[in-house]
Amino acid sequence: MTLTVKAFIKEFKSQFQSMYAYSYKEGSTEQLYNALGLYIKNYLSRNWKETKEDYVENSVKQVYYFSMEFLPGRQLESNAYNLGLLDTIKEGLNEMGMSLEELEEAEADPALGNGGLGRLASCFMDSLASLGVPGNGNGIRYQYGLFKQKFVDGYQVELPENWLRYRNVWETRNDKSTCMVKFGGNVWLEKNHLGYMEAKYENTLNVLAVPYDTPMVGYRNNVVNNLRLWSAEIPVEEEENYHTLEATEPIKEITQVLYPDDSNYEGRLLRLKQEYFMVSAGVQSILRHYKKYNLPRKNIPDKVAIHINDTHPALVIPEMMRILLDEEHLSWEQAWEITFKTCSYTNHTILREALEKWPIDMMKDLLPRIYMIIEEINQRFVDTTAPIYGDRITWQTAILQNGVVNMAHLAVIGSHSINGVAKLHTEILMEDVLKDFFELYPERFNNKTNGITQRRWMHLANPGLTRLLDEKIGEEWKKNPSELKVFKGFEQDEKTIKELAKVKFENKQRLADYIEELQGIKVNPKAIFDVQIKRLHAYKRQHLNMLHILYRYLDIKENPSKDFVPRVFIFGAKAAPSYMYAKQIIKVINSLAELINNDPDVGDKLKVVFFENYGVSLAEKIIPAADISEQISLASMEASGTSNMKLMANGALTLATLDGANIEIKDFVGEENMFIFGLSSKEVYELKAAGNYNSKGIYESNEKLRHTLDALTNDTIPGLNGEGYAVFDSLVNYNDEYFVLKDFESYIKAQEKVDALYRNTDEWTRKSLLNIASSAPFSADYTIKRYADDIWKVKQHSEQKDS
Ligand code: 26V
Repeated sequence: MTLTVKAFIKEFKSQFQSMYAYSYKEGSTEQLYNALGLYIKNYLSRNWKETKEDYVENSVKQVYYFSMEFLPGRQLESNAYNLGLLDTIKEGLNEMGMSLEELEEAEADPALGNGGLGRLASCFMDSLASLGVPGNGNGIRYQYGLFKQKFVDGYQVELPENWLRYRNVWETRNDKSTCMVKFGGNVWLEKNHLGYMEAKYENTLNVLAVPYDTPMVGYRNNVVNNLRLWSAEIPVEEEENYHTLEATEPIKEITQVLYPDDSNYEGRLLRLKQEYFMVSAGVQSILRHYKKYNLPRKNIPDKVAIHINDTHPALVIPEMMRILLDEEHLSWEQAWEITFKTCSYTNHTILREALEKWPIDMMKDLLPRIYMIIEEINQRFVDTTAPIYGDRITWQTAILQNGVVNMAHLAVIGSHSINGVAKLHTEILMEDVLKDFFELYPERFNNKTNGITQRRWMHLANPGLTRLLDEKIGEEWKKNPSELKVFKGFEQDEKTIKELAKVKFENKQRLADYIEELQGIKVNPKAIFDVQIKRLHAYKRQHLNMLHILYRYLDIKENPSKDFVPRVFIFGAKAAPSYMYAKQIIKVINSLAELINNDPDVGDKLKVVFFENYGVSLAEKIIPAADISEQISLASMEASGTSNMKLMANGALTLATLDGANIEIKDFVGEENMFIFGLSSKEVYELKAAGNYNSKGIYESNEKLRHTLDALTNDTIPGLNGEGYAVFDSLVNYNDEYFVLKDFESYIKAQEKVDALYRNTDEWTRKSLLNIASSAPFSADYTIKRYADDIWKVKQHSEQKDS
């Protein structure tokens, strides 16, 4: 069924009219966007329905990806593209005197996540659908997404992100599939008249979980999967008990806001409520859906795989046990076998402060029955482990320790598979963070290096590059990313090199225009665009980047006649609202930018741009224009990184420590086509173990570094109120937790190599070409294929039908 431009125009007009009862010519941009979005949603609804029906009719195994965070980005263009409608729609809109780009800007970018973890979940949703793997997302429909970031005098301020203000055309409220979630109260076990033990509750807080479903559209394959986000409401039959607005608060607040902290575990009761709310509704709805298959309960693991994205949804394990024990009346052994075979877990961080631990008292009060089950899981674990492995390991791996519930331990004990997100990260899990568990269950551990969807991050974000690739190597790479390697054959082709340089230049020009429009800063598109985009955290070391900029600025001031290669440093980063040090780093970078961008001695040689409110939509604008990808975390700290993959695929050269997936980037593209610096993770471990790191000593002995650091505190940078001192202090007087000073010298050297190479445009572009051509292994399609084959044991739908 192909849609003609004429038919589209006719249908669009009538869609608009039916919604607003006047002509589209009178419509506001938001209204036109809404009409177009709903038009596309109607268009795909048949595939959505048929995909669902197909899964049930063929009793296929389905995956449920449980995640507290999703960062889907805008969906208008990507849905139209995956459906094969994009060109028709663009043309039709033009004929009606509109442009898709303009309407698109009216779409809210749902910021239902903090960073890498949430964006990965959304790349995975795209790949699941595009591969035709029966896969569903399960999460929370936060009323307010991650805060909107503004800079006031260079300081971050946070504003609410009311993304649902103008309605969300993609979602469908599904009142037929609500669930009840119970909190608190008293619970006891009682034999019922059939002789089964039954859990009895009194005085619970009952919360209605209402699902909102969003279509996840596969790439030209007629598959539409489901992302189910839950919203908390007062149960209809209890409405009369809630007399005042205030009384409804404890329920409504459950799905009101996303926690904006991705680095510190906060022992907040509300967060635990959110986790259980999502988990309980999700598991109930899965088990209810399973009944449609008319199969025995022991077959659940043959038809259902539940994935636990970080520990946040780990309560899936006791919740599934609860339902199988209390409602299905299975024995503990039967229930455990089913649960364990169904669940799998991914770890996304080794940061100790991010590993979730809940006070036992809090868990007991809020989730009494769940706590009873966790206690029993723990007891049985201890009873089987201690006699074989001894008390020490048993104690170190127990779920209940020192008054807390260790969620990572619960996730590991209750899952048949545990994976890290890059080779090095998985090794660190096995050798350090989860070492004792690796001894107990070596067969459960495996690596699944992250990936990204090329559809959003290349095809749509970088049409110039996509066109060039299509022209040179044909369109096969779009369905089969490994074909990208064919592009390597053009490495020595002068014409292609020039064309590729032109594509990059045009992208940079576009970003330069945007920067000028947004911030009034004029940047030279011929300069090196040096990009660091990620959450602001000390371990990611934006302050190392900042020190290099400061060093360069001082160099320009002191050596005005030196020949500098012009550079534009671009940042995008949010700091958790309570993370003072991260906010101080933002302020220092902003004040430094203000100084540099307005210094007539500097001119084009150096510019610094810090974008406000970094998110998926901004990333789509920045990434295609990047020359340098800054991946400078302290080795061992960054689990994987995914902006590194997006930037590589768009032809940026990576400047990196050997951390996370940077190591795999090096394996694929070769060391000579990137810039590596700094300590290796082995050296970091050794340095930590030696315990003799002395940052002050480095400060005192390295003249260049001292000169740079002193500029943080001697009024070189106007507008600071102690933030320069704070950074100086942490690096010099508090022994520099993330070894910034240790890596400084080698970072500067790597930066000098960047300048030298950039002087040779062809050589630079050749390396850029090799990066693009080597980026295929980071396709999320491959990552998902490996999850599907190794962990979930779920086949692509078409294969399940055949077998
Ligand atoms: C922790 C917490 C703690 C409590 C409050 C809310 C909250 C939200 C998120 C997190 C964990 C963040 C973990 C995370 O985002 N890890 C990142 O995962 C990426 C995808 O695997 C990976 O590329 C990054 O290296 C890793 O930092």
